[in-house]
Amino acid sequence: MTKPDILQVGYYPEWDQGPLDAAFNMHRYFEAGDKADFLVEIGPKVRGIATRGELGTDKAMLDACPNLEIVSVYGVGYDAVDVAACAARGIHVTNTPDVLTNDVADLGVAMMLAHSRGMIGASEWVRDGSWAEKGLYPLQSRVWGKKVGILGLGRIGFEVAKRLAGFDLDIAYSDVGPKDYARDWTFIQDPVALATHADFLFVTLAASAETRHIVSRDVLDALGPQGMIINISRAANVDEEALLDALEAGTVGGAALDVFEGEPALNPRFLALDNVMVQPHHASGTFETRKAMGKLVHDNLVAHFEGRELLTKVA
Ligand code: 8YV
Repeated sequence: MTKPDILQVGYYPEWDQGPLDAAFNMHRYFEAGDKADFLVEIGPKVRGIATRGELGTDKAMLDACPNLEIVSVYGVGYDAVDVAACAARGIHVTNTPDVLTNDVADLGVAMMLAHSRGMIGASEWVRDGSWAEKGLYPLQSRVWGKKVGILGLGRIGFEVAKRLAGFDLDIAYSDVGPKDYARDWTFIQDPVALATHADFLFVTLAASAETRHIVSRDVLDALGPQGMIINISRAANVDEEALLDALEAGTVGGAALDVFEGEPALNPRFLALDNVMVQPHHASGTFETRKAMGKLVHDNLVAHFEGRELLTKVA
């Protein structure tokens, strides 16, 4: 049987690349010098696209592939794929839910703890000799016993809440409606009211046109100068200009961010701020989880081309 042709949008580790290369003719878009020429050349034979959550697909790619049948996304978020356009053309879309939930929640909670307790600065304090020279590290803010607001109590938000219950945090959440699996936690639907209530505001919403800038200037004002925002979802869920203004003015106390508009480039204003912890969009970045994600990308493609049911279908 001839191997189906797949357009590969971004890099995968070797343990994923090997099985993909064995099953398919992988065409590495990210290595192509002239992307437009590359699409003209291979687009007509492409039957599948393998991409990553943050890379998605663009219109030029979809238009260049008239025989496309499936887009397999390495990531739970598929906001960078035009799912409606794919569905209209009968193109399937798959993602990698569940396997990354716990790691993403772990990183979010770790960022909250590390940033609240100033651990990155404290490590530097030891390394640069300040401890010996200047003495005690400046006092930091307590975590346990405070109030957390979770914006989006889906799979990841739920795991964040479960972890934080162990820190005796008072937990409130916002979602389209109260969840029956969250009876111990307070439902506060309005994001401004949630932020008013919270010392820590977690953003764990799947991004869509409806959630764009849901963390608005008003939400940030409500969070206030003692408040911290933790974003482990997508940058588009937060009005980044408003966040930068608030962090610079001190009207929001701090931010721990794994995602940025235009990443991996980020607004240099972030780097001038010491009330921000920045991470390189690696909440799912453990060997174990990334291997499970890569396997799902591969297995969904194989299932499709063998005419079997897709494992984790979005559309
Ligand atoms: C990325 C993600 O796909 O799951 C998501 O939605 O954004 C991530 O897991 C990951 O960084 C791989 O590129």
